[in-house]
Amino acid sequence: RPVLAIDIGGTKTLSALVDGDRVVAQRRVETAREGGPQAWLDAVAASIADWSGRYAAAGIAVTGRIAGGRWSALNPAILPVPDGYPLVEVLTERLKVPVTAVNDAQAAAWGEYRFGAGQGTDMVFLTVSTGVGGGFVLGGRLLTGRSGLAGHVGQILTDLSAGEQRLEDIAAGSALARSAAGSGRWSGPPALLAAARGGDPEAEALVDGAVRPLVRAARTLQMLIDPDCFVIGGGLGLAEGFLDRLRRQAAGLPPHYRPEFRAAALGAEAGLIGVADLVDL
Ligand code: BMX
Repeated sequence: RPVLAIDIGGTKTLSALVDGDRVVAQRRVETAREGGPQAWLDAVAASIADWSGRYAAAGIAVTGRIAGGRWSALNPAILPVPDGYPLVEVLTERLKVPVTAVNDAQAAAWGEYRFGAGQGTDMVFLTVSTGVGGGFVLGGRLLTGRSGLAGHVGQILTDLSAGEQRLEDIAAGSALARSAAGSGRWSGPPALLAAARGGDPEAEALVDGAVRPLVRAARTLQMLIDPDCFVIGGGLGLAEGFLDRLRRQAAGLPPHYRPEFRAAALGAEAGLIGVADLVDL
């Protein structure tokens, strides 16, 4: 029987029945930001009510930190998760099957390592999404760390003239949405990216405001752990032209510092497939 996989992000929540590396059915609901965990889980449950009995175990990947089955936000601006929400306990009670929980980017890292663009490598997964998330698979092992923090690249502090900010304050989808709105010229990140592809100088400068700090972070990670590759996912990370910009920005680095960027082969399903596979471990 397939595994029920759920992926709660800052913008959308995906649910799927996953069989190995195959998503056999998928549903999507918006994550109602201010609703809180109960409302988020209610929306999921309603959208998959007809799947009951089709799975014997569940895995849930979430934006935020998981430790001992409890869920907390690191950056409530991405999603305001209350501190220490007993996610595994609540979901086990609701679904009546064993539940495994992990951070969304860690789950996607594992999916890409097992079945996607990072197979057989030491890899860093980076999602450029509502926030910036990350996951490390080194020596065939997914790192979660002492308290679930491992890989939280979006929380790295950048020291820029504007003041110290988290990487994801300047380099994520929500930052580009603010840039687009602030310019008054573009409706959102997709339009801004399209204009940058077309060579509009203002659009290029705004997009590079996200690309540059991401490449700097990747360069730092290359120095620290020297991975074989960086697998890039997320709505913005996988948007047309974004990866090319990362590569172009990195091209000036000396070869041994230069991160190798690859597109997530599993696309938006990396977290679902990864967390489903973690259930079986
Ligand atoms: C934030 C953090 C990470 C998450 C990343 C990407 C919260 C709520 N989330 O850095 O745990 O992996 O965003 O999340 O603190 P996404 O929702 O953008 O996919």
